Amino acid sequence: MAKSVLPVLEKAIFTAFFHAADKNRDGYLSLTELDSVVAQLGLNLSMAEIQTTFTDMDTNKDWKISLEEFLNGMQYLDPNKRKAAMDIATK
Ligand SMILES: [Ca+2]
Ligand SMILES: [Ca+2]
Repeated sequence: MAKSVLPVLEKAIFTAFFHAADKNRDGYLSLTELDSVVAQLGLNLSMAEIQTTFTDMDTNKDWKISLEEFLNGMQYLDPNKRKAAMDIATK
């Protein structure tokens, strides 16, 4: 299992965000749920980019994003975008 190298604070915030985004409470993010997270984080991605992000994050290819996959995906996000996302997430 790959270890996330996100700073502890960011990890805590994105973990809270993950749970808030998991509308149906199944412990995973669907493509639709990821879409609304991205919109809330103000990342401004097109549907094609969201689909790419989703498939990139979904490392075990089960068509859902686990918390671990989400946090791993976040650490590859552009630092400026992550900072902007953090600002929104902590508002
Ligand atoms: Ca879900
Ligand atoms: Ca997955």
